[in-house]
Amino acid sequence: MFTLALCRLGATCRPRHSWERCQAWGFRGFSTTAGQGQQVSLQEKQVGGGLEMAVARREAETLFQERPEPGNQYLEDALLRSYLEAHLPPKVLEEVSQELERFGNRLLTKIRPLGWECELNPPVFRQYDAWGQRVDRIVTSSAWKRMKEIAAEEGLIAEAYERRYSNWSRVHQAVKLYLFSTASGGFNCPLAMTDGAAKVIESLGTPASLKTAFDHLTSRDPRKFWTSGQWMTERRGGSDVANGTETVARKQPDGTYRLYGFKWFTSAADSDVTLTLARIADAEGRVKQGSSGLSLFFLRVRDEEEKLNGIQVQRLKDKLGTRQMATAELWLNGAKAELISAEGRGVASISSMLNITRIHNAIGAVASMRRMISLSREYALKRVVFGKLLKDHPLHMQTIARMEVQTRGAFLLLMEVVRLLGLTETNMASEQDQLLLRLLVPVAKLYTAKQATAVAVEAMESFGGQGYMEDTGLPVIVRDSLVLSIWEGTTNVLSLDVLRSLSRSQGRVMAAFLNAVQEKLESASGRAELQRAVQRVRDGAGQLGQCCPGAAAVPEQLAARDFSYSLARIYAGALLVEHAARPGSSCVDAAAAQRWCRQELCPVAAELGNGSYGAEESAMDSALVYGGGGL
Ligand code: UCC
Repeated sequence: MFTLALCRLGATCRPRHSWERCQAWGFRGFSTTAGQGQQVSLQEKQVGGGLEMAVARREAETLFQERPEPGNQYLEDALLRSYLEAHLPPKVLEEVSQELERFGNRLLTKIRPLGWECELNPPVFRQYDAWGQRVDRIVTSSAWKRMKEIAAEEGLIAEAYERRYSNWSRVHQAVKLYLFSTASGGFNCPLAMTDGAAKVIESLGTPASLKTAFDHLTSRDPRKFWTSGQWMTERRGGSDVANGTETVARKQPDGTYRLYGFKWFTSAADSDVTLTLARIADAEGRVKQGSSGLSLFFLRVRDEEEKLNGIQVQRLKDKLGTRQMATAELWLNGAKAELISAEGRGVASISSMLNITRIHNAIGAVASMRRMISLSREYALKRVVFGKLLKDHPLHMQTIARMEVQTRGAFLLLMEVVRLLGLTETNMASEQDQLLLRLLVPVAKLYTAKQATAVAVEAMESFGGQGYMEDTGLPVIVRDSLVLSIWEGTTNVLSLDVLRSLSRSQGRVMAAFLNAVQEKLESASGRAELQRAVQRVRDGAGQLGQCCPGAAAVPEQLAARDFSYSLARIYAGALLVEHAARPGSSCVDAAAAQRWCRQELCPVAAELGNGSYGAEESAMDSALVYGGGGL
C-alpha cells in the first residue's frame, strides 16, 4: 500500500502500477526520515547546510519520507499472542500459532497487495450490453474474486463450523478474520454476512432444503464457496425494519414464494445467495404490518447460467467508504425464494445473523485500530521532527499509548464475546455465559465502532499531512471505519437492543454481568499494583447496579447509550485486570489496566446524578437542537 503511495508521488510512476513494480522501483532523494537505528546526527548532516543546493540539484527527484512497514501482523501483536497463550489449551495453541504465523506471512506478501488492488479497482455496474440488452452486471475486479478464493482456502468461514478445536474454533476463526480484515480489500463484509447466513441455517437445524447452501457457505473449496448477502434495508428505513419493510411474498403452487419489493441497501450485491425479509400475502393479497408480519426467506441471487433471479439492479451506491465492495439498490420482481422461518418470525430468526455480523463488525473495528497503531508506531521509529525521531517526543508517545489502551480494552472485549459464542455453540455455556453473550454482542459492537473511528482519526493525525493523503492508504482505513457505527445497527439502536436484552431476562442479564465482573476481579486479589484498578471497576459496577435496582429494572430509554457505554467500560476494565493478573503478565498489561480504569467507568451514574434523564432535560435537548422559542 505504501509502496504504491510513494510510487504515485514519483514523476514516472502511473497510478495503475502493480504492487510488484512499485516494490522494485528505487527511490533516491531527500529524506526527512531516519531509518530504524539511524543516528539523528547523520540525518542532520544530510539536511543541514546546503539544503537549497541539495533541493535545487535534485529538481527532478522526489521529496520523500520512509514508509512505515509493519511486518507479520501475528508475530507483532503482543496482546493477541498473550491472549491465546492465556486461554488456549497447549495443543491447540501450538497448532493455531503455527497456522497464524503462516497466515501472517501470506497476508504480508500476497493478500495485502491484493486488498489494495481491490481499493484501486472498485466494482462497476453495466446495465446494458453493447447491443442494448439489459444485463445488470456488477463487474468486480480479479483481485476481489481472488479474495473469495483465499477466504475459502483459509477456511475463514469453515473454521467456525468444522469445530476442529471444539469451543476454541470460534476464537481461531475470529483471530484469522481480525488479521485478515484490513488486508481484505473490503472482503470482510461479505464474509460477515456469509457467516451470519450459515449460522441461521445451522440454528434452524440445517433443513434438507438448505443443506447444499450450508455446504457451499462453509466450504474450503474455492470453486464451491458461496457468499451471502443480508437484504434488510428498504426505502422507508434500515433501523425500524418492522415498519420499513414493504416487500411482499406470494406463495406459488410448488410451495416456493415470489418476492416483490425494493431493497435500498444490499451490501456485497455480487453474493451468490441472500437472506431477506418479506410479508407473506394472503389469498386476497393482504399482508400483516409490523414485526409479526415479517418472515425470513432464502434465495439464490443468480441461476447456474448467471441470470439474475427475478432481480433488477437499479444502481450501485456512491458511498463514503467500503468502495471496494458493491452495494446496490435492487428491485425484486418475482425473485424465487424459500421461506425458512415460521411465518411472522422473520426478525427473531434473522437476529442470529445480526448477532454474528455484529461480532464481525467488532472484529473489523479492533482490526482497524490495531492496524492504524501499528503504522503510527512504525512511522514514529523513522520520522524525524524538531531534530529527533517522533518516538522520542513524549507527547507523541502519550498520544499513541492512549490509543493502545483503548485498543487493548476493545480487543479483550471482542475476544470475550467470541469465547462465549464458542461455548454456546458447543453446548458448553452456562446460563450466565448465554445471558452475557446476548448482552455483550450489542455492547461490543456499538462501543468498538465508536472507538475505531476515534482511534483511526487520531492515528491519521500522527502522520501529519501524509495521513491525509489518499494514496498512503490511511484515509481508506479511516473512511472504512466510519461505517462501523452505522451498519448492523446504529449506536442508539444497539443501545436500545441492550435494554431489550435486559427487559426480556427479568434482571438475570444484569445479575450475570455483575457476577462475571466480580469473578474477573477476584483473579487479581493478590496483585497489589492492580488494586486501584480493581477498586475503580468495583465502584463502577456498584454504581451501575444502583442504576437498575430490583430484579426486573431496566433503565429508561434516555439513559440507554450512557448505560451501554458503562457496561463496555466496566467489563473491559475487568478483562484488562484479569489479563494483567494472569501468571507471566507484563508491566505493560498492568499499565493498560490501570490507565483504562482511570477514565469514567460508569458515565450513566454520573449523568443520572446530573438529572440528565428527566423530562425537563429532555425538553431542553429539543430546545438546544431547535432553539428555545420554537417548541
Ligand atoms: O447493514 C446491513 C448489511 C451491511 C453489511 C455489514 C456487514 C458487517 C461487516 C462487518 C465487517 C467489518 S443489513 C442491515 C442491518 N440492520 C440492522 O441491523 C437492523 C437494526 N435494527 C434493529 O436491530 C432493531 O432492533 C430490530 C430490527 C431488531 C427491531 O425489530 P422489531 O421487530 O421491532 O423488534 P422486537 O419486536 O423487539 O423483536 C422481534 C424478535 C423478539 O423475539 P421474541 O418475539 O421471541 O421475543 C426479539 O427478542 O426478535 C428478537 N430480537 C433479538 N433476539 C431482536 N433483536 C435481537 C437480537 N439482537 N438478538 C436476539
